[in-house]
Amino acid sequence: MPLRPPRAQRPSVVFAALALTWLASCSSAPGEPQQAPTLPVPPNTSAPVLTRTVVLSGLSNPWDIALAGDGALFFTERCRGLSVRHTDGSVTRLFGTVGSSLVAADLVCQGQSGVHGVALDPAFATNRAVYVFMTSTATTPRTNRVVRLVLGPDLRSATSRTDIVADIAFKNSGNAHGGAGAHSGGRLGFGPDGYLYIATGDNHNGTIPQSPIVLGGKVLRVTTSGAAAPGNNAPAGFDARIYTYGLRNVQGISFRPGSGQPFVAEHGPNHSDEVTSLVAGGNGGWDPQNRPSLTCADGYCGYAGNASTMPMTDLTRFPNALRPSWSNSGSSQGMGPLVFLTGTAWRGWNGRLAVGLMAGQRVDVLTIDGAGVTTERVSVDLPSARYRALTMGPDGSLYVATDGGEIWRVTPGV
Ligand SMILES: [Ca+2]
Repeated sequence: MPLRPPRAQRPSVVFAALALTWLASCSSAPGEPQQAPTLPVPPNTSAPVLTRTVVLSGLSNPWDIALAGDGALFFTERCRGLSVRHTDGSVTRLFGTVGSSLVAADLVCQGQSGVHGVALDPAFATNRAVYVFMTSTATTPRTNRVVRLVLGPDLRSATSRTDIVADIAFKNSGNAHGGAGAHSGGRLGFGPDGYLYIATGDNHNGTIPQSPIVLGGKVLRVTTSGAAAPGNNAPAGFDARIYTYGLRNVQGISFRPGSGQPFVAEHGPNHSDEVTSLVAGGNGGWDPQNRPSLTCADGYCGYAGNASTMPMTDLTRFPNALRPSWSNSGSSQGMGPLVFLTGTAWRGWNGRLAVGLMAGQRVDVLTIDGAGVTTERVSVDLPSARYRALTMGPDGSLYVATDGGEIWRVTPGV
């Protein structure tokens, strides 16, 4: 049954509140650069009518989705691995635990970690290459890594595993802030530039986000062989695979239609989930290590203080840090996936950014202006759920994975 989002009042109310918040945030402290105010765009009144179909159910912690051009739907389950739902509806387990076409004996499922992101090669139609983010025991200490697989012509087998990035930071043991496996990041995405973007997490470690060499709290940008992509612009002394740093736990990445600009979503601690537009060599401004005024358990201050004393974007320490396009400044609601909605069927939402929230149990649609400022937020009329993955399909529908074990197809219409 079609689900009709509220059109008349709710967006306007949210918009007005946001506009006031945003305008208030524009006042600069003495000595700071002044930003020219930009008039917010009018509230969107042409939202699509959505039809939701359950495509798969009974899954075990589905984590990510990728679709081939013919509609074959690839999905990961955190403790099982990679599978594909063929266009005839049958499902093949391709990679992961016993029962998969290709077994990964080194696969770790612990805490938040296991098998996370999946991305299809830009030339998938001809080379059938797939990339998966996973935690592995292949080295000591254990690491997160990105593996490249090649599928058979019928997409029912996987072979030729190559670990293209094998040294992404993993939280190997628990500490005062949580168990092993926390904050691995894990989303993958190919940009329109043909390079693979890899989102990583801070592992509850105070020094990792600003570290020039440890690949956590970063977005990496690599070739399909895992080599540093040209143009990463990492500062001197940094690992050349680093595209941006100073990030917390990046679990969403998408590329703005037209410009190709990458946007990421990060969980905040107990405040400030952030959506940020990335720039090569940029610093997201997250630095949760001890400082003269603050000493924290296990050297991690990520949960100390508030948005002022331990900000997700520390403009005092890093005046040139990337400003977020949107922040849940009051509270973290577990922001994870995000994707730009594309296609005229999305009506007024075409080109806008859908963001999934886990604790918040909803999907929001953000309007981001040309300067990267969010001018409107509306909540989508979908059931309450912990939204784990959002992916656009070749049919123009939005595909959704929930922690409840389902994958949905959400189709826009009038
Ligand atoms: Ca930030």
